[in-house]
Amino acid sequence: RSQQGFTVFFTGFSGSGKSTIANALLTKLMEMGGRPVTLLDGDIVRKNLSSELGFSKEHRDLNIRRIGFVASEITKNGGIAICAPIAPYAATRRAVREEIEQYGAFVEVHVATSIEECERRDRKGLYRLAREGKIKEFTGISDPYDRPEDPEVRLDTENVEVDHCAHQVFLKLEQMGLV
Ligand code: GGZ
Repeated sequence: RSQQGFTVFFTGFSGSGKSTIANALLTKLMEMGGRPVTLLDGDIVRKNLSSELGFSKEHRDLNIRRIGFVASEITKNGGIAICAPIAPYAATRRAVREEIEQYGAFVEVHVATSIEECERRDRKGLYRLAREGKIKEFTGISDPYDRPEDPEVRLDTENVEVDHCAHQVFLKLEQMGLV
């Protein structure tokens, strides 16, 4: 069995289901044992590692580069990093990929829930606030999101259950010889 470290990098809109699927994958990988698994979830990183940052392009890029650095250290040491930020900019995702691929595999997972569906669900009420102009620079409403062109996995959460989405990522990891 392969003992190479790797990073699973989820990207998608707020409310797309990144955290839920990332947590399901985390559970699956932890049950396997063997390598340590670390989840770097968007809101947890924002609270603990990037608390001074806002949502300008510069701050988002800095946030993603920090996540990328931590993930690259974990990957270098043979661990598994699961990241789940929005990561709206393709160039920044690419830079993180290149940093991590020096040490192990980088598996980009696009959680492809449409902006219409995220806004319809509006689990945290943030889309309504964004529409009202009470949150500025909101991804998909008043701020850009570069759709990943060639991710390792693209997930359709509108037609597929969470556990099955996590399973699809797991199958890709098997296919790539990582688990
Ligand atoms: C996007 C925002 C914004 C703006 C606050 N735009 O659903 P959430 O609440 O928990 O996930 C979103 C989170 C996004 O932080 P990330 O670190 O993942 O973003 S990035 O990768 O772009 O750095 C949302 C909340 O923060 N939030 N304001 N303006 N999301």
